[in-house]
Amino acid sequence: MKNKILAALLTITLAGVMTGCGNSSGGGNTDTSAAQASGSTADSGTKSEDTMLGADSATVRLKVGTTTAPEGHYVKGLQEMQKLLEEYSSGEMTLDIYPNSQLGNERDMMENVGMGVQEMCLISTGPIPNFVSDFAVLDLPYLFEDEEHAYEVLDGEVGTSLLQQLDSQGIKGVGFWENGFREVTNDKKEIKTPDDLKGMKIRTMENSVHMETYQSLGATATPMAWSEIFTALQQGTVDGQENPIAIIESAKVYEVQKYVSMIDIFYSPCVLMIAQSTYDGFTDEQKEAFDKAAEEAKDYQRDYSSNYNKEAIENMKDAGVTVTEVDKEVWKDAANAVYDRLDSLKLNKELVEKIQSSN
Ligand code: EAX
Repeated sequence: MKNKILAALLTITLAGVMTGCGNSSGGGNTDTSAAQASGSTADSGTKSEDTMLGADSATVRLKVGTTTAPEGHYVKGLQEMQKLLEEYSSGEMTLDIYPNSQLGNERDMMENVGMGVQEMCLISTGPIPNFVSDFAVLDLPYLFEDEEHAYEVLDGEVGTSLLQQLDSQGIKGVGFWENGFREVTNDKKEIKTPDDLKGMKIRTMENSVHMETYQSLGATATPMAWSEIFTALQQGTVDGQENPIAIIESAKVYEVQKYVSMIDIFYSPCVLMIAQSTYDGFTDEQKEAFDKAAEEAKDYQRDYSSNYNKEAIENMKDAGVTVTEVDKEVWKDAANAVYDRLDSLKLNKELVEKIQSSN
C-alpha cells in the first residue's frame, strides 16, 4: 500500500510540475490533436495547457482529474461546477480541472481518490466493478431504454445504493453524470450487423461485461485504458473501439476511424467522486455549497451531453466519417446471450431485475 501511495504522490507531483505553467484562470482550451486529445501523446509538453485552474483567490482547491478532452462533455460539466462552486462558496472554494489523463487513467484516479492523495475525479463506470462489483449491472447491453430511463434509475434507489457502496473505498460517490450510449468505430468497413464484427479486435474498457458482450458478438475484445487507444489504433493492436459520440468527437477519434455505427449497445454513466476524507474536512457551509454546485452541474452536464451529440454527429459527417444507423433489434437479440451468463459474470440479479422492471 505504501508503494501505491508513493507512486500516486509521484504521479500527482509530476502532474503538478507539468501543469505549473498552466492557465492561471479558469477555462482555457487548446487546439489539441487527436492523439493529444486522449492524453495518449508522448509529447507531454502541451498537456499543462489543458489544465483549467479555478479562481486564484480560492483557498479551498479541489483537484479533479478526467481522461477526457478539454472540449468534451465531462469537462464542460466540471467547468460549470467550478463556476457554481465559486459562486456558492463566495469565492472560497474552486475546482482545478485536469483533463486528458494528466492525473492517470480511470483506475489510477479512483485508487488515488480512495487513498486521499487526489481530491476528486470524474470517471466512467467501466473500471468501477473491479472495486465495487455491484456496479457491473450498469454495463449490461441494452439495459436502459433511453437517457430518461437511465436518469430515473441512477438518481433513484438503485443508483443511490450503488454510490453508497463507494464508501468502502474511502470515496464519496457524489453523483452519476453522463458519458452516453456507446457506439462502435473502426477504419476498415461499415459495420451494420453483429456479423460484421466477427474477427475484429475492438478496444473495450477494462470491464468484464463489456468484454463478454463483444466476445459473444464475435469480436476480439481488447481491454485497455483510454490513454492507450491512439497508439493501439496506430499500431494495429486494435481495429476499432467503442465510446459515446461525445468522446469519439471531442477526442478526435474520427480522425483515425472513418466508420461509426450507432449501435447504442451500452448506456455509460460516469461518476463524480470525492475523497471521503476531503469531504469530511469541509465545514457545514462548504458541504452545502459543494452539494448544491454538484447537483446543478449534473443537470447541466446531462443537458449539454445530449445537445452536443447532435452537433458532434454533423461535425463528423462533415469530416467525411460514415455514420451508420443500424437495426437495433438485431443487435439486441445478438447481445441478449450475455443475460444467460449473469451467474458466471457474478452480477447481482436482483439489481438487474429492479432496473428492467423500472422501465
Ligand atoms: O470516461 O475509457 C473509456 O472508454 C471511457 O469512456 C472514457 O475514458 C471516458
